[in-house]
Amino acid sequence: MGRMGVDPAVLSAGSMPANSPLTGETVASLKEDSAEEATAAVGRAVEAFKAWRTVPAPRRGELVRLLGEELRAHKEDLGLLISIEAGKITSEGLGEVQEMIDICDFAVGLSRQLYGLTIATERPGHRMMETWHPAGVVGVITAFNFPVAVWSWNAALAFVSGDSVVWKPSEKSPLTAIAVQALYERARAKFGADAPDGLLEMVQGGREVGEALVDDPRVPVLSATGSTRMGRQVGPRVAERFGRSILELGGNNAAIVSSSADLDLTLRGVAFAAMGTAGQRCTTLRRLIVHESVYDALVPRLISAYASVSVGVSTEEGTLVGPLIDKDAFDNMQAALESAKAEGGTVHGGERVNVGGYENAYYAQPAIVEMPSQCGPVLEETFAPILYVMRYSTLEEAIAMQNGVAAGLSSSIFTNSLSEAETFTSAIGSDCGIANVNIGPSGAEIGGAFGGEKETGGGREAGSDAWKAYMRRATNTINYSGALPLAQGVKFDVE
Ligand code: UN1
Repeated sequence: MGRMGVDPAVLSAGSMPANSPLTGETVASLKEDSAEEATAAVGRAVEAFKAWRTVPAPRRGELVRLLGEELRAHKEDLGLLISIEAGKITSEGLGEVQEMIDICDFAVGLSRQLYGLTIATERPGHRMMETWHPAGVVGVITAFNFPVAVWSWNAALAFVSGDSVVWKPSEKSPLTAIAVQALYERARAKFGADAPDGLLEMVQGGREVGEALVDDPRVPVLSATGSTRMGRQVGPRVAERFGRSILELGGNNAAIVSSSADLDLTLRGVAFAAMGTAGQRCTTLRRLIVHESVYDALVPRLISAYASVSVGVSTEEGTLVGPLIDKDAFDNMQAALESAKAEGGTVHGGERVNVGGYENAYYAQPAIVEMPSQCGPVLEETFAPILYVMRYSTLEEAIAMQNGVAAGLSSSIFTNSLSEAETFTSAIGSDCGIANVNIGPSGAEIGGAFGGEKETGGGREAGSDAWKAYMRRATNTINYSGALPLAQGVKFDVE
């Protein structure tokens, strides 16, 4: 953290614990902010916005370019800190920083492409066009599992759009946020005085701090990542004050394995998507819907891959699965496995693994559960490495199963049939915001619009035209004719 520019005093400045799931130990005691402090941070961000919106967008892009440079220079340091704080294996920690770098590059280009349309007007001697303006303060509430990448998908777009940002990281991942803020400050120092104080505010703490952002009418855009339960609370509260919410919620994601699938490719795709990040991605593969004709050729191989996967300290070479974030996560996993058994499921794996004798760390062998049907815990998202496996006989049935749960974010089909692949990605196929062919549901690139969850309408962060959510649209009509033509055919003469 020192190398990234963090003052070491910050690490013992208060009583909010920062823990590492690698050992289960508390590694720092941080200052916690109150709801009042969060409100004050919004006030500073409002002032910053007033200045930042006047800086030309390509110049704003330069700040994001410099941030990308800092991230490149400290990729190893930040990746390691992600491993320590979120428990990701080394390659996944580095992968998360790479996503940040990628979105910075994307946003720099975007800073020269915030286009509006010119629209044919019905009035003679007029011109009509739309202009995109910055929206204001963007509140960003992030989760522990992508502690810094999700912030960057929001912040990089917000900054080039001309917005200021108030960030509330998860209480489970405060350290990576502190490091990123320090890197941002370095970029800002290189950029110069036209990036005002208050352009990036960070508030650390629990629910009250998040609620202060959710309820503040000076925050027109609120982006929150977390469970669908959290989204159901945040969405209506932001809507009540006519704010706009960008919700990145959970996913009870499925993959269909058809009779024509390449099973070697499927095995590798499924293993990464289901066990990667110890099942703690919103895109994690949680349900595998396998055609009855290939079930016996695939599932036993998967079960042995599950049994042999190396669970251990994330930063050690050869580890593929690191720890769960905490005891609650482990308890939830065990409860789901118990209820699967009660529904007639056969559980393989899932037990606690003793790693290094760390009593307060929770490592678990990933679990694969053969289920007689899609019922009980299969319908819920459990944030842990559990893969439920079920059989199907017709594609129609498989698609109905894939679509038959509430939390749908990402989905995929493994098939070599063009017809099946196209059906799955068509209007009558997957109902999720992400629908993939011959690649698992996780590991989405930043170039596409990410997230959402099907109940909220699909992707709205990162790439594609997601930037529009961080700006407001104005339609301008300019009369250059010197006359006032009839509007809607209505004559309204005054002398
Ligand atoms: C999340 O788990 O919150 O597609 C996001 C992926 C990553 C993002 C996951 N790019 O797995």
